[in-house]
Amino acid sequence: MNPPLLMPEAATEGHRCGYVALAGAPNVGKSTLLNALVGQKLSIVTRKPQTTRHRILAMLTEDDHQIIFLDTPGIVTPRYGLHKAMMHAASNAVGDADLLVFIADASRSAPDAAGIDMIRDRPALLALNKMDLVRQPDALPLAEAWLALGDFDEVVPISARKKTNLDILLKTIRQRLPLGPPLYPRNMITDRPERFFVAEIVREKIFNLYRQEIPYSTEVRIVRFEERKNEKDFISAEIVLTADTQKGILIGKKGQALKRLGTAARKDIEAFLDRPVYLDLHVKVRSDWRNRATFLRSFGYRT
Ligand SMILES: Nc1nc2c(ncn2[C@@H]2O[C@H](COP(=O)(O)OP(=O)(O)OP(=O)(O)O)[C@@H](O)[C@H]2O)c(=O)[nH]1
Ligand SMILES: [Mg+2]
Repeated sequence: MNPPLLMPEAATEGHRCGYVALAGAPNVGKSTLLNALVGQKLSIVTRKPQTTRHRILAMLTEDDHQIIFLDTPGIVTPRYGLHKAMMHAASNAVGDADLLVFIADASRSAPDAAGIDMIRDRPALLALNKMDLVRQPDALPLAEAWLALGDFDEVVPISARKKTNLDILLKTIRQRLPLGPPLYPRNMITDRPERFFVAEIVREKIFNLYRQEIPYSTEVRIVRFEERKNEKDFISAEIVLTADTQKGILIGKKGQALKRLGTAARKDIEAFLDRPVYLDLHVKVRSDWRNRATFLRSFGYRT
């Protein structure tokens, strides 16, 4: 006999499920928190602001609940079509969420209120992150300043990096999820395909290895991803820049810089996919890709 298509009601009774958006200013630790909460590095993390450009879904499934986290780009004033697409991704995620976790940097002296308007009239928690950098009493005035700005249900001091108080944050989130059956299969951890994460890993290495405008002028596209029998997977990625001068910097003397980028990216891609790969990198210049709808759409942005 075929198994029933729907789970019997009894199995879903008391089960909670909902979308939880992680939002806030750039560089406050949204992606670090997402990775720590789901126990796997899905979203790229760098020391530089504006790292995340897309909305990324990650599911945390337990017996009695499923939390669907949405990582979002940090809120910026748009200067390019790219920024507009990033803010579109952030506001869409916030709009779709059952609960918002607004993340703030506890080591800042005053609130960076960018994006606070997003939480108006929405159920929201404040996660005061990077508590490992400050003494608890020193963070109190900042917490109060945040509470004066936004109508948060709770303030939870955490350190995403040290994984401190994440159990309390999870419990606080769980209590606020709507009742309902799981929306995604129990073993699913993200809605993005492998090639998305592979491109993101290359972008992360570019953020780490190059300075000034290079990371912000770069997009990475996977042009070929071939699983081969008895041979390493073949991955060909195109790195798109906005100027010829950047091409020289990215490639470096005798190709040294590009080689270093390729090695660093390949190592992390292999760790992520858990298999060896051959990574082939190409560099292209498309002067105005950040403002061209056709390019942005080809990179997966909604314009
Ligand atoms: N000390 C400390 N550093 C942290 C913590 N959480 C994140 N960071 C660091 O803060 C920097 C930014 O972290 P991300 O997770 O990329 O921040 P984000 O909010 O996703 O940034 P965007 O995607 O650019 O908006 C990185 O260098 C992290 O290692 C924390 O709890 N403590
Ligand atoms: Mg991020």
